[in-house]
Amino acid sequence: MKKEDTPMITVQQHIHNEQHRFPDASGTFSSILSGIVIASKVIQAKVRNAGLSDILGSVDQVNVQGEVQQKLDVYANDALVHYLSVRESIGVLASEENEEPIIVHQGSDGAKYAVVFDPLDGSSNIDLSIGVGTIFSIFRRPKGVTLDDPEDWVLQPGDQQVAAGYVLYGSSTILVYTAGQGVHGFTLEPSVGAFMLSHPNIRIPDTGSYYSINEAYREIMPQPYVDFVDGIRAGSLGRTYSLRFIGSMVADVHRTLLRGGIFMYPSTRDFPEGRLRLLYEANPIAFIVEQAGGQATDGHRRIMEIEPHAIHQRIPLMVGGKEEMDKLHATVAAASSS
Ligand code: P6P
Repeated sequence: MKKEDTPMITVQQHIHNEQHRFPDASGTFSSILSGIVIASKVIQAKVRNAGLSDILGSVDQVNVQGEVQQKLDVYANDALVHYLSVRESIGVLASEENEEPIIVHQGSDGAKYAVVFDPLDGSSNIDLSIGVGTIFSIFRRPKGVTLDDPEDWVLQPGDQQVAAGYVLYGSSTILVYTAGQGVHGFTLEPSVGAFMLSHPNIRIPDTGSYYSINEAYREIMPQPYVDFVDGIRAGSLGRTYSLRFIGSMVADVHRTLLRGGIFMYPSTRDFPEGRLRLLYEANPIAFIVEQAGGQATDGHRRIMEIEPHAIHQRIPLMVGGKEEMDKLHATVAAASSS
């Protein structure tokens, strides 16, 4: 059978194949991920024609982050809450857009999972037709925890994630996820309305040719990161690099995952704890990047080892291929020991 005649695998078929990795969950994993798949199709339909419908701009409200909520932020959040809340297996939802966790299926014994998400990362780019993304992370309820303590369902280190991923609404719409057995990408085929396997077993190259950081913060970030960037530009890794920084982390990370290199958002004077969120940005991205053979740290520690203390906790985030990340860590360590 010619390649183009090979029947494509949909994400539902792929998830079903993964199902056996969840021994205590008959169909649960499929049900949760299918909720995210449906929500992402609804979101992408709005993103695709945002310029034509009254969906651009802000709702004149400020979210828990103190950021002006874009209409599409609210729409995306509502879609994810709606399609996930109908899954009996989910007990708790936590979103960038909601200060407190959302309890669903109060009292249902079947509720064993929590889903944490950033419904629309990069939303400041929405009006500019620049790629934005949905990021999600799935946890099992810790033993002995009930719905009386919804935060305890999600305040878990990233190593406890059972699955994680993102949807990039870019020149095409691609869902990338891991359930701990490699990283797989599915591109939405609009004529069919299905996510089809397009990037099986993604591996991040050990070396790349892009570095990604907002260099406007050069004067207000820790010196080792400035030294690392200056070194890269001076050829410290033996090759020429290009700077790419889109301002939508999902898009910048997706390029890093496929092409290699490094994405960095270190702490700055304005964001001493880092700008990005540990639970629903750094952890899911870290799971994906590590499963693809890369590294994800705060410059010192693996992101997925960090014990969270608050749902909206911020963290510095560095992700990339082995060579760039090893060089960064050596630069940071040398500065610490001098
Ligand atoms: P800055 C988008 O708002 C976001 O959270 C990430 O997607 C992106 O990498 C970062 O902020 C950009 O932040 O400070 O460079 O505008």
